[in-house]
Amino acid sequence: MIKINPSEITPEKLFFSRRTFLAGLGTVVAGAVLLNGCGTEETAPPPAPAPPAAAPEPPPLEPTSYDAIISYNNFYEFSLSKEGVAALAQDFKTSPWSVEVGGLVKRPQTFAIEDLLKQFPPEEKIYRHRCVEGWSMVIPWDGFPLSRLLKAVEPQSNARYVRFVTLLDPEQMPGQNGGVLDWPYQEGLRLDEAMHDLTLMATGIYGKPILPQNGAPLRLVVPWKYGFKSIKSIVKIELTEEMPPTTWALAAPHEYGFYANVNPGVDHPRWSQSTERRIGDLSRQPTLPFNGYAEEVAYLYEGMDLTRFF
Ligand SMILES: Nc1nc2c(c(=O)[nH]1)N[C@H]1C(S)=C(S)[C@@H](COP(=O)(O)O)O[C@H]1N2
Ligand SMILES: [Mo]
Repeated sequence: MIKINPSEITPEKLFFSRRTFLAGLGTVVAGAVLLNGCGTEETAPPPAPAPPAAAPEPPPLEPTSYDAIISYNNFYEFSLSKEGVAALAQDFKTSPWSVEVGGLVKRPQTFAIEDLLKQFPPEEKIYRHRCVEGWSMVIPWDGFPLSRLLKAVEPQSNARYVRFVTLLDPEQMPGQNGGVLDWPYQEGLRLDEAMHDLTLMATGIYGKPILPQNGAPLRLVVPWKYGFKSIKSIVKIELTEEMPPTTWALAAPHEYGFYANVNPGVDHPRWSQSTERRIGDLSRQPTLPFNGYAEEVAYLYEGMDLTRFF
């Protein structure tokens, strides 16, 4: 993964021109290598047979525009319309905000959001985001690994799962006055998934504080799972022994499972999951197993029937 220091990415224009430059540089370097090979034609051995087709490489991570990331959102507490969330969420109060971390831990604590940010300074992580609906983005998050927070509260030996809960506040969140889901929105991970290096608590996007429509002030990001696992505006984190109920599995158990790992080979009952539309692109592209993170996370599911544990 390309590592870019958050301080290098403002303003956004510069970010893009720098990336375009780097991408161009890659081509030049590759071209130079190729040229070197051709330059030794006289002594070169006859051309080798074409190598067997390799597994498809994940496409490069070209971040989605900031504008698209903050104006095309799923956040049912505000609206079912992706284009309608941002306006309805613009006055959402994210300060004061505290997050209660408890359950099966030795040191339960309630953190003010400012203290969390001080204790766990955010770093940039550029991740693919794949919604179960078949669209995707690439998002330059700022955040800290959830594992750091969990280690601070010291999980007890019988803790096996982590449960996350969104704020319940129907006055601020109009969608919570009814709708298709049970409120508050809740999600869960197995403890080893929660402790994985890729699992992020996000506090920013493109080096700016995360906006309400994206889950301010603190949201989960699990890049190898469908987007609905990445719960927004978290107020409570609880370690449990039993698998916690999750909002979408409660609403439609045959369509949304607990694991929800991105899997192009297992279709949603009502549509294919084999391709996705990257927001900003015209054509669709293949969806990758574990959303392109198989090398990092497949070991977590060894021996499990991944078609069953959607
Ligand atoms: N609390 C809460 N979290 C949520 C949702 C939601 O409706 N409520 N939607 C989920 C879905 S389906 C997706 S795809 C992502 C969208 O995140 P984004 O709007 O930042 O792209 O948030 C997830 N987290
Ligand atoms: Mo989603």
